[in-house]
Amino acid sequence: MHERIAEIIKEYERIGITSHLGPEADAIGSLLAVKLILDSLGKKTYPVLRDPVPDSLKFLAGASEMLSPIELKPDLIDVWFVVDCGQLSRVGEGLMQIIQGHKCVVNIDHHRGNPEFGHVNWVEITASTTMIIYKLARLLDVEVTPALATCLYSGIIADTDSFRNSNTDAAVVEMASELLKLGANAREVAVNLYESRSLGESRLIGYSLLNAQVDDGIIWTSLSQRVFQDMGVTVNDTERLAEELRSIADVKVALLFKEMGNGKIKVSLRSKNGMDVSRVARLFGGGGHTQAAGCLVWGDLNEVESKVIGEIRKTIHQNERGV
Ligand SMILES: [Mn+2]
Repeated sequence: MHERIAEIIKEYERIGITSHLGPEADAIGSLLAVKLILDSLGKKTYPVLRDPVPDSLKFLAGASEMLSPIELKPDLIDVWFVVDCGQLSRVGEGLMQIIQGHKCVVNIDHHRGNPEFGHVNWVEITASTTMIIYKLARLLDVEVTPALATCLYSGIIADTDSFRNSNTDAAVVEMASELLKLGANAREVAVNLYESRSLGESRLIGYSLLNAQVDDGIIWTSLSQRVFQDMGVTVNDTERLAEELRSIADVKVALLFKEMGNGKIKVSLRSKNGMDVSRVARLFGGGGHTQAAGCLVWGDLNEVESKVIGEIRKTIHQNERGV
């Protein structure tokens, strides 16, 4: 299977690379790492994302070359690489239509339950997708430059939440260590990922903590369009808000409800003690990992709030009964 990916890379010249909506550091780190690897092999690469690169990730090499789907001529592409997507629909409607009908799709991902939507699939339950991309670089015998190592390391830091999530194991720490030896810039990653919060987002954290409701180990905050307007911030200013809520003592599950303004509510779910919130996210058409998941739900804030919290309560009680 891995050898087939090497053959495909040899065979084709023009390679599209994409990842999921609302891209974070594992998505963008993986995408740009694949780009750097293929660039070094002399391939023509087309990095494309439906959503913009968040400011906090613009420091990664190649981020400024990211295309939006409208800038892309799809018939240019010989093969698509889809990275860090548990399902193909995660790339967004337009790109999904293009990729679905394509003759050659390579799916590289670490999400449990990935349906192997590619013609070739490298799906492995690693802590981050960038861990798989590192193996790909090794397989292809590509030099891992400091820029490439920094992309890969960013994915590890983000998806383990700085070695705090339950996916932190010897393998991921060893790989991080190797990447640091190869020149990954740990401090640059830390500053960009964790110490570059906008003033707007910082104030939003204040608002969220002041207005959070707490009950039975569940903490939640809802952000209406009105709140975003009044505070002069956007939904993009909420990247780490859910983690802030989870960091409070005795919280089992933290939930953030954001009114997106198109009749949809974005729900971010975080758990602390190994409870699987991705199961609840999937009930509402979303997905993710055990401790960090999300979904987009039609409805108004109150309605979505009570539905999701209802399911979370059920899950907590099931866990406590040991079901
Ligand atoms: Mn990931």
